[in-house]
Amino acid sequence: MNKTMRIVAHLDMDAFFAAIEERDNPRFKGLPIVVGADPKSGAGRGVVSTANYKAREYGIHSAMPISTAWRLSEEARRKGGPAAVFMGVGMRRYGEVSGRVMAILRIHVPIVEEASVDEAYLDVSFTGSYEKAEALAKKIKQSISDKERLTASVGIGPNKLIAKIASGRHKPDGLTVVRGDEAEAFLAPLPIREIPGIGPKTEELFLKLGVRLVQDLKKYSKDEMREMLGKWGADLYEKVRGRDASPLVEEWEAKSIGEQETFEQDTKDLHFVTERLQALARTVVKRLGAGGFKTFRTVVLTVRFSDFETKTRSRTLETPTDSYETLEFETMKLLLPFFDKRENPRKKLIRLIGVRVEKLSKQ
Ligand code: TTP
Ligand code: MG
Repeated sequence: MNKTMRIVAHLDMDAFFAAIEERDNPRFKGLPIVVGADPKSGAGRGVVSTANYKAREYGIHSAMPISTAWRLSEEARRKGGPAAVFMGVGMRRYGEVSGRVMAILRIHVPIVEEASVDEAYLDVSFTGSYEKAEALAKKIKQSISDKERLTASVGIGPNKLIAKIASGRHKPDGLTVVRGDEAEAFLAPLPIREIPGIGPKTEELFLKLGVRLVQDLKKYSKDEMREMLGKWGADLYEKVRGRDASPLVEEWEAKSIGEQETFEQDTKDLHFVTERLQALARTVVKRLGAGGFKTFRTVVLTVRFSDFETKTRSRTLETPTDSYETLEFETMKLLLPFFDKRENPRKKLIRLIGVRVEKLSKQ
């Protein structure tokens, strides 16, 4: 037995926000549940945060407009199914549950990377074998179920990449083990979008080249990958072959801080949007300080039009700053073109704006 063999587990809670609501509201047990913005009988704005698996059977999913979720629920109801229960986001409660789940993980595993509110990577190399790692994962799942009455799905593999994809294979309440020598074959038949880091743009680029599955990517040499995608291309070359050396990052740090707002009504009122932009910028600067950061250097503005077309514009400053006035000034400069033909030739109404700062520093 190779004692230094690396084994990584990835755990992801199932339908996390919705599962907590279902647990805490027994009268909704077994019903489709949607957590997100207020649907206002179909006129609501904003999006779905998540839906439980019953609601997913109606086609409802994360990031979908809440109005669409409402329509799908109504359709299902007309066909004789139960209407979905719509609930607001109780973030504080979810944060508390997340903290308790992470604490359970730390009882069983010394090195834990909290990757998001409901997922973590676990270094389970210390178990010494895939069999023992699997037994440990069962124990952890059981413990989360006993203590929190929630289910999680776990993937086990030779690295973070494989563990992460494996955890999503048999959701909910899944446990999927992919050994080192199975990793490459495990990835080969999957759509390339399954690889974290391949977003809609990269997917589109490759689809045009007739590349749909991970195995199709193998025809490119490392140099060709690098030519197409830069440094990330070289990483992707390795990933396609099931290899990923990235370490667990125990101390996770915010890479950006952002706030956004969906307006009650789509608008082209510059005065109103400016006011909201200033409010968002103020909150961002407050959160910057609260997060222990001193400065930011990049300013990002997101604008979504009424037809959901979304544009992101950013500017990186010469010198880092902590100034609210600078943030306001720079985001205003990015915003103004959206009120004339530079960014908005068809004079579309604005539905949402977001302000974000990046390149944060604690110095
Ligand atoms: P996910 O783990 O992506 O989703 P999930 O836990 O709801 O469902 P799954 O069983 O597929 O893992 O995200 C965790 C939580 O993060 C989710 O419960 C709600 C929140 N979230 C959003 O608010 N918006 C989003 O677009 C996504 C993807 C998640
Ligand atoms: Mg989840």
